[in-house]
Amino acid sequence: MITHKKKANGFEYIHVKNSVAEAKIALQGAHIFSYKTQEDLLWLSETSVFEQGTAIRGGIPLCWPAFGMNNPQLPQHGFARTLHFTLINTEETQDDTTTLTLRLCDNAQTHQLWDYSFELTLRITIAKTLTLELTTTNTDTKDFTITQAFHTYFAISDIQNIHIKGLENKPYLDALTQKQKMQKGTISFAQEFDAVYQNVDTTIELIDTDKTTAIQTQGSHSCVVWNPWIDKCARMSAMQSDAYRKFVCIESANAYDDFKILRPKESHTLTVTFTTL
Ligand code: TA6
Repeated sequence: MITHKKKANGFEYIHVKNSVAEAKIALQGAHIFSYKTQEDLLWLSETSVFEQGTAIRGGIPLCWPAFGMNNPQLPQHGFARTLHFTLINTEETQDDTTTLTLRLCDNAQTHQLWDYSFELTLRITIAKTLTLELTTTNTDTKDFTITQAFHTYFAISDIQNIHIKGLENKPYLDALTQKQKMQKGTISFAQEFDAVYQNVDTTIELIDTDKTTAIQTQGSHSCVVWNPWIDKCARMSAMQSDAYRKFVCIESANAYDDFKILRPKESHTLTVTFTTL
């Protein structure tokens, strides 16, 4: 079942429900802000706003055509997450798989920010697993460079109960000190953490007390792991003071050195699949 809904202020989203999963996707930013099978995969801030032009806090924000401040001419994490996407296709196969395709093309507003012609398409497959395929096509007559990420906020029992496997021995940029480091062992949390891993080439596992989530990607060799901890959480918009305890971001990306240059007519797809084990 696919239902088009609006919040009281007119904010549009799509509600999907099939025999195995339920999801909510805002047209703004093609932003998945809820996905659950037995339980919620994604964290959504209780104080997030749903307003035109303001990124939802939680779920899976799309960072595009830049990650972070990789392009200093653009807003942090680019502009896709605050622009309206068009639903261009829906598919319901059997009773356990629903696929939505949403698209953003260049317009006068995007040319003001980033003077290139493009097509950005997100295909979302909602089933026992959740798959996102973000395809950038260069419809311009000149090359352009992008960095991007699925800025996924995972719901967790508590930040001190979890650890992350799959990034051992990978090089990373410590975004807090701007120092290059090497990951020793699995990742656990006892303070603010903001790291951009490179040479990522394997399944990453988020291990919580009662569940493990596998994160598999294609078209990506970088991954960002972030938790704001107490002080940064207190400074951030749409975050309650203890919110840092209830989420971790593991962001499948093409970030920093993993940038992509697209020639005219070329495409690149960043794919991620989440499986709850
Ligand atoms: O991906 C980590 C990060 O770059 C953090 O440094 C923090 O700024 C976070 O993204 C959230 O950024 P936002 O612009 O969504 O508030």
